[in-house]
Amino acid sequence: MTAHTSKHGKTTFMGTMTLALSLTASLAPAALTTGPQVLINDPFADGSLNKTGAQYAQWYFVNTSTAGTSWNTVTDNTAPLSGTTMQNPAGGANNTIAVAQWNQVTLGGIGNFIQVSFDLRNNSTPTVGAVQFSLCDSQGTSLSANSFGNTATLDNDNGYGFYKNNAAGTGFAYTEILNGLPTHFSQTDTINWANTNVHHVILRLTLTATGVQQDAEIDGIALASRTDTTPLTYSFDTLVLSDNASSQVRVDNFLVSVPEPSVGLLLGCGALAVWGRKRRRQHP
Ligand SMILES: [Ca+2]
Ligand SMILES: [Ca+2]
Ligand SMILES: [Ca+2]
Repeated sequence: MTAHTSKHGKTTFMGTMTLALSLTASLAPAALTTGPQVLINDPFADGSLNKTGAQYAQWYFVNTSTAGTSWNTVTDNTAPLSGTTMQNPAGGANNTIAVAQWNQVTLGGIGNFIQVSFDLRNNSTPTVGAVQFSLCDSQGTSLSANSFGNTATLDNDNGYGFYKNNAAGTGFAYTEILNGLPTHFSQTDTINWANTNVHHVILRLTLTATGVQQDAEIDGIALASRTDTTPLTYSFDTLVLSDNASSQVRVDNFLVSVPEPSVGLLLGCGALAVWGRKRRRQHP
């Protein structure tokens, strides 16, 4: 495995995780979806796309066109959507990209992972376009305002993502983002979301002995994995989301986190031994 030296001022997840284990002396495989760092937890309960709490996201919008417009908010209580949701209202926002960012984290040890999950629902049956989202390294060019007619901040991003055609029936693709441009790696699934049902999606990126593994889940169904054996990045600070349809997609309940690896994964990097020593010290 490649050694990952953290950049100055950046979080190296491995160190954080070891610290968390030492402090809590508690480790359960069930902790996969909660963990030491929640980077974004945004159900839009503040009624806005602005950051009004520590884990809420500040959403910014980017479009290649100067005529681009922002996504907006709309109430949608189709559970688990609830209250305020973020909507692509179509029109000038059709090709607008929604962006949320956090302090950069780095996958520093085998088994470390970062994942994003959210709920999505089209307000009308989509017939064109695709949902795309990715976890990226901004390469130091973060956003501080909306950007219409200028996509420079995203044009150097590297990362990994998910692509699903709105109207093609089944199938999806994992994406590799290099300098802002996606390459698609087509996969099969049995889920058609050319409808107005709510769908829950998860994308997980895990550092393994062979590279960065992409895993996705739709509506509780785990999809096939894919591994990039020549990783584009180990660091992530940006969520990028787009849907170039006219179906007024609503999204809600964004969770971006770096949970604790499972016990099995920890065995490969020695952290379990550290944990065991702490346990014995505290419970002689
Ligand atoms: Ca908000
Ligand atoms: Ca909500
Ligand atoms: Ca960038």
